[in-house]
Amino acid sequence: MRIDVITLFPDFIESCARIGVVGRARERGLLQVATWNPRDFATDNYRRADERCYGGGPGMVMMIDPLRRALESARAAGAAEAQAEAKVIYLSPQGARLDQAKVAELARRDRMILLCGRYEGVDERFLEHAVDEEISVGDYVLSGGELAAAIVIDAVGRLQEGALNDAQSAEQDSFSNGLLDCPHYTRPEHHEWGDVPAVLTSGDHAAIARWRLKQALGRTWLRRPDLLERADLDKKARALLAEFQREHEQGKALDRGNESGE
Ligand code: 4G1
Repeated sequence: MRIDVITLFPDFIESCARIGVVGRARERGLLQVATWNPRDFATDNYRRADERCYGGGPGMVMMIDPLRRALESARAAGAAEAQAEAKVIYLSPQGARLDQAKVAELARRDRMILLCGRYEGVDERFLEHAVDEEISVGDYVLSGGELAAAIVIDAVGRLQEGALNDAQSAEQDSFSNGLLDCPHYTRPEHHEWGDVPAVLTSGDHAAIARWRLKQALGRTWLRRPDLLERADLDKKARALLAEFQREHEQGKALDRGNESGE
């Protein structure tokens, strides 16, 4: 996959795309990331890519023409390698929220062009004419779209065939089944702050898999019930969740007993 990023801060994107799983995917030739700075496509002496807002008020807006030329260059650079025309995605708080299903969809494309806003954002006419879709990473204020683009690159890059080793494989990701992760433990087995659950050192792989799924279900139920509503659980999963819920209720009853007893 090839990802072109239009950004006023190319160094940020490039340093994100150099590290970890994504960096390795690039070294293996599974992923290409290139950046395009609209300032390099400005025509005035100050290399202006932003201007004051019509209608007044504080803040600047990214101008159409430097963006348009940056986009044309990005398109042309990728055109040789790719089959299909790249979709242009604007990272924006007005977009649909990114989730793992969307990440999986994006990961199947062979290229995409990401646009990062700064200041008050991008001239609306550019969005109407040149942008195919808008994606948001969440409901909060950011000072630019670069962090959002880095999230897309990370989430999509690690799904490229061959990017993950067996231990990290995407099927191992709890989220690939729509659930939160189970708890994880490492050495030492016994510690002042607690012991590792005995099942994990039992060597009984079936029991371990069962425990992990039960924990993932239980934690999702406790912390993200909204996710559980969308996950379609099979009979075995529903039984494990019921078991977790029963034990959770018993645990609460015990706590109440302890409180009144002490
Ligand atoms: C109004 C958040 C404005 C922000 C309402 C998630 C946020 C890009 C994202 C803003 C941005 C809310 C994102 C806001 C983002 C122009 C430049 C837009 C930065 C900008 C909730 C500033 N996912 N924000 N405006 O943050 O780009 O992708």
